[in-house]
Amino acid sequence: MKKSAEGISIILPVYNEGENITEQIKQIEKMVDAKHEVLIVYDFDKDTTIEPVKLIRKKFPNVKLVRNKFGRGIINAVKTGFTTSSFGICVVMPADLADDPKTINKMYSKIQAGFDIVCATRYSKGGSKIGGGFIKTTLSRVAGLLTMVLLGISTRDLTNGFKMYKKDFLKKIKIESNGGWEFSMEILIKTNSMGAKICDVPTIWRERTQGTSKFKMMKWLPKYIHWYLWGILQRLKVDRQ
Ligand SMILES: Nc1nc2c(ncn2[C@@H]2O[C@H](COP(=O)(O)OP(=O)(O)OP(=O)(O)O)[C@@H](O)[C@H]2O)c(=O)[nH]1
Ligand SMILES: [Mg+2]
Repeated sequence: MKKSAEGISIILPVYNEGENITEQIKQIEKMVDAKHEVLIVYDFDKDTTIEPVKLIRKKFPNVKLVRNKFGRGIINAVKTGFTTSSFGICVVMPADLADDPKTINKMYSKIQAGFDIVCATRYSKGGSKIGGGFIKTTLSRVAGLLTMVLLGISTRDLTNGFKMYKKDFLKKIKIESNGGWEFSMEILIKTNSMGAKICDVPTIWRERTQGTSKFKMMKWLPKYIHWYLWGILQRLKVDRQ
């Protein structure tokens, strides 16, 4: 089937989000204006997310259950979403009710205005991060503040996984990350150096109240640092040429 650019593939990687997924889908269906599909990407057959999705799919047939085809973990789930998506625009969003689906409308407007990647930012006027832990928030905020200066990328929230992508740009790069959400930073750094037009829209993020976080701070922090330093080095190389 020829991939259509008119519409959005909303990719939700899930790991036991049974307590959140029904409300998450209802919010998306109520708030997202453009034509869209919702891809729920799970890793294993006993995941608690699956049964509630089967039920709500009867009401919303644009919601699809997709098994992670590259193994387990967030990165493989998101890659599965990218390769399964029917539309030319993909947005990746956690399924823990932390993010505001209305932001997707603002992101899509920016894509229609000619941007290639749109970052939902918690750190600009109109945005906010409610909860989430002091150390994690400080690291993420500082990384975002220095992004323009050190990496030359026009976002204030580099580490947020909630981003919208034109798939044409995704096809130009190889995702090499092997941890967790640092993949979205890698995509930004690589596509920025290829001339992608990147911008921010504000969003409000609230710490999950149901289910458990699978964020692995100590395991993934070195991977974030790796891509940050890699981006700075690439930039220095280009400047010297
Ligand atoms: N398919 C898949 N999805 C995952 C995996 N780990 C986490 N997810 C999903 O990715 C999304 C974000 O994960 P969270 O556990 O909320 O972690 P986070 O959003 O990075 O961090 P906090 O919410 O700040 O704690 C959720 O929808 C999870 O269910 C995984 O191993 N495989
Ligand atoms: Mg979360």
